[in-house]
Amino acid sequence: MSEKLLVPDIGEFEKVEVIELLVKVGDQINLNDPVVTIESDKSSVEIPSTVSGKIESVNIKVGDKVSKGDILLSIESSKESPSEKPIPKDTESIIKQAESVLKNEKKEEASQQSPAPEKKQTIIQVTNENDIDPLETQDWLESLSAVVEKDGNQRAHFLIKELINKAYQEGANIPYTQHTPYINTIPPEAEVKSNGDQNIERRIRSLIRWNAAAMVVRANKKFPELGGHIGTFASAATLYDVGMNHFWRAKNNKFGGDLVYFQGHSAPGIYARAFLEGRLNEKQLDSFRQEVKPGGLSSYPHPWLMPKFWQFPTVSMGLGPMLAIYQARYMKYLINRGLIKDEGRKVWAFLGDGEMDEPESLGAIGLASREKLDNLIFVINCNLQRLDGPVRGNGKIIQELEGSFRGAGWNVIKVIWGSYWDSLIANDKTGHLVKAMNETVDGEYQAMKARDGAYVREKFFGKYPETQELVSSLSDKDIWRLNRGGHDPHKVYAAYDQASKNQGSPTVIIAKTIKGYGMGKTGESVNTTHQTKKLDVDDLLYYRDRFDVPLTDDQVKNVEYFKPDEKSPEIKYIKERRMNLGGSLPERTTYAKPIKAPAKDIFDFMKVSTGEKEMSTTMALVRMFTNLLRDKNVSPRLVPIIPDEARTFGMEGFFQKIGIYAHEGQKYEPEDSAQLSSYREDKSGQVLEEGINEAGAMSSWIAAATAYTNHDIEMIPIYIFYSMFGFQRIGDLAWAAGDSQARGFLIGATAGRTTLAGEGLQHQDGHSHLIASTIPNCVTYDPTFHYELAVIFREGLRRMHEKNENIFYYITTMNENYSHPGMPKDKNCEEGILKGMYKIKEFNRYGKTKIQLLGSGTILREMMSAAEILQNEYQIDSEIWSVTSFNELRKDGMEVERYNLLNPDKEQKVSFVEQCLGKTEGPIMAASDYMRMNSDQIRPYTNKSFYSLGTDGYGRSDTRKNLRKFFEVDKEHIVAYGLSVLAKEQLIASKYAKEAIKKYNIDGSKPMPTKL
Ligand SMILES: Cc1ncc(C[n+]2csc(CCOP(=O)(O)OP(=O)(O)O)c2C)c(N)n1
Ligand SMILES: [Mg+2]
Repeated sequence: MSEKLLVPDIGEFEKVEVIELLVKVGDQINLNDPVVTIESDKSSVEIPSTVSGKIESVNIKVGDKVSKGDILLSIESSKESPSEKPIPKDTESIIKQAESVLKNEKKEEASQQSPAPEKKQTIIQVTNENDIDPLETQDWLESLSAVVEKDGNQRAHFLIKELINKAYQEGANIPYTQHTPYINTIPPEAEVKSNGDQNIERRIRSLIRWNAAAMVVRANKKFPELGGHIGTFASAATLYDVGMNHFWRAKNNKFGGDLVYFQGHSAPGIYARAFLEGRLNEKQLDSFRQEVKPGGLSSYPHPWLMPKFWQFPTVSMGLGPMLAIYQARYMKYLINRGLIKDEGRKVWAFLGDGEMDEPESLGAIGLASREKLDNLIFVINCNLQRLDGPVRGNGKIIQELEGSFRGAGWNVIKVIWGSYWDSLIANDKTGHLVKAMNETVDGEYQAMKARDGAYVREKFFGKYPETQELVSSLSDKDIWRLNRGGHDPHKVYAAYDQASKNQGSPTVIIAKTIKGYGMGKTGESVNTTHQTKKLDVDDLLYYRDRFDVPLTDDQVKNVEYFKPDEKSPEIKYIKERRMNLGGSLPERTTYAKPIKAPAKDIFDFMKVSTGEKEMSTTMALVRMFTNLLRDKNVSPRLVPIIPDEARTFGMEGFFQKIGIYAHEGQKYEPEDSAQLSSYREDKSGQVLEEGINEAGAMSSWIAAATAYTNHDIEMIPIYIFYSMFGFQRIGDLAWAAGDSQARGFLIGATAGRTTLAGEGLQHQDGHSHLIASTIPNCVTYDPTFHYELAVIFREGLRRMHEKNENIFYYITTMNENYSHPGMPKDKNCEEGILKGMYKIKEFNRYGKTKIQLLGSGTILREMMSAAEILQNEYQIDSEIWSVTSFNELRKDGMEVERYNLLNPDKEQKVSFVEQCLGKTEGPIMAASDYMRMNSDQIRPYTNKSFYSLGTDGYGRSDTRKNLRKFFEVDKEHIVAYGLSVLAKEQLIASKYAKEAIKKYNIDGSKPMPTKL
């Protein structure tokens, strides 16, 4: 049967050009195979076949303009084709609906038939269940009415509150409220017990505590300027130890490993454990914060400096929580796309209570619950202090965080009180203890731990006669021993156990601890704890005694490390525990296989001229992606990341083609379902459509760009954004990406200060290249023509993903349409594009006066037009250089200069800039669509006179022409300034420049654009 393939609904576009025919007569094709690529002035999309079969005839050719309903080709469809024909979406959804109604009816039927007798337990836990005992309900309601009538609303309110509290204490976490009482979420009787040897674990923990403090004290004895932290780890030691001994599984050849984000300034504790495990030696501990000599231990978690140890840079507070959330989501993405196995791996993130003040910390928690990230566990160490003082002196940080996370849909586990409190809480028949707990603010809780038992008795238990009575038989010492949940391994274990088993939502464990736990009078629970890095002898002796560290007084005075013998039970235990959990943590390894870069010819179509056809480099990029998606090695590994700008960049064609990742698939029929580029969400979708969320998009990009180490799979993330909302917006995340050794592409689209004409000050970017250049392993380019983009991009794929260089690319693309020339035949062109500059054109008609014109991005074209004017009207010759990267040229220049200074007696090297320009004639004038500082970067690396033009100042909206005139980078200004430069160099008379300034109506009295 012969079928005609028509142009489908392509939205508002008509007469769209066919740019590629992907099939020919006689080809056998399958359903959904792309057959032609069409391109509007905004985007290009492939049209898929709606049938399988053999192509009979092709009715169109490249260059034709087509509209909806036009015949593209006819296909001799396979016999089964009618049944293979996709069911129209509307019909399909009707069928689905009908099926789900049927299913529900069946379910109801089943539940009516067999009212399970022992269901009571489950019913209590489900809030919106049907009423199973209306008579009982009636009794309760009548009692309530009677109370309201007799004792009034207040009393009724009180009773309901008490009922809720009671229910919570009994372990029934209902009904939903923002806050629960200030007690542990898991009641003692529901705690799962650890099978570990508590005595030995305590001894190990004491040694880790000691060695962690010792390394900071020793470093600061040697060099007081080095700094470090003791108080943070002291408060978090139990939280880490329980995880290390019982929960966190390492990566090995059988398992992908849990991922743990360690709180940055608890690093000493993590090193101290690695010391006991035999992974670090004393010499290394003694080189804490002395990283210049190889082998030193980095101040904080920095994969760049310790690439075999640390996995995640976390010390810039607020980045850890966000990165962990997107890491967990990206793990699900890889699973749902079938790229890694679902092994029940978890992402754990350790955060400070002060750190939660960073907007980034809480900014993405909604995504975590929306996406049901039950592979994510936050542990917030609430030691009630940050650097300067209390986190919430007048309130309660634990309650506040509980409200935020509960509201966002997380599973919240509060670990407030240690086991010594259990019997007190159980005996609190009047409820006054919980009342006092609820009423006491964090400032008081902190102060109590800086004092002693007598103080606690007076200030806390003294609040009510009932609470006073409760502790009447306890000594002050007993009261002092009443511990906080985060220091009680039993409570912590129970919380971790529940968190690990939780399904359907992320978990946050909010643990209460004491900052500087065990540090004595100078360092425990006092406002200055955070910065305490020296302990005097008395404090050290106290610390030793508090944790029973087997050191003599002299050894303590010398601040010696303590490591038991290899055969001791402690060392055997610690190693055995880790062995059972698969190996050591943290550890950074990679077993990812490289991705073979696509054949060189994959981008050949971008090396020929586009002729009359005008397009932007953004569009050229999209064309290039479409081609990349046909490369079988590269295609599945591409991760396009777009924060709600796909349509701006002409990328909406990807929605249908590769789908938008959505963990629940698509539960609705999209409004535009009949169109070719309709909005398609899919569980195995490839595009990460991040919404209006650049920080989130960058976090996703980092997760994908480091998948080679965290998931042992090389991925190619391409994050495309408005260039102004890139580095400027998420600068610190980009720095963390560099530290993480990310590999991937960042695309700053609508780049430059004059290509995005109408959008104005906050949108027009004149400095993203400069910010990008501050990151040592970020390679940046500002190409003008499509072949430059193709060469750069392919080399990026090769260097990063085939050769595994730890670099990442920042490439700017523009939205200005123009025609693109073919790639120059010069054999050095490709090398020049990659190194940063090459000669693109030369005007040599007069042989008298010459100028070197360097342009990048969109301003290169102004340079080319100016060169023509200079030649035709002023008889000035020129050479035009396309500068693809001032940043790369500067890097080369710096290196060459350094080499020459270090080797004064050797043959001097020549910078690439000088190799290009050294033998040329005339002064140099450079310009870009960025600040002058961009092109000024290469000024030191040539001996010639050098002048820069650029777009310094705030952007504003106007036409491109007016903007370029305003910033003085249009062809007229380039001509006038060029003549002035030549006059200044005494190569021509100044009258020519003066005349040109007049001719082009250039107002010499206009202030510098930076002042406007
Ligand atoms: C973005 C950022 N701002 C400031 C700091 C400096 N800083 C390091 S630790 C710290 C206090 C941390 O308090 P908290 O989060 O409560 O952690 P704790 O040490 O109490 O566990 C501050 C302000 C930082 N590291 N990062
Ligand atoms: Mg804190």
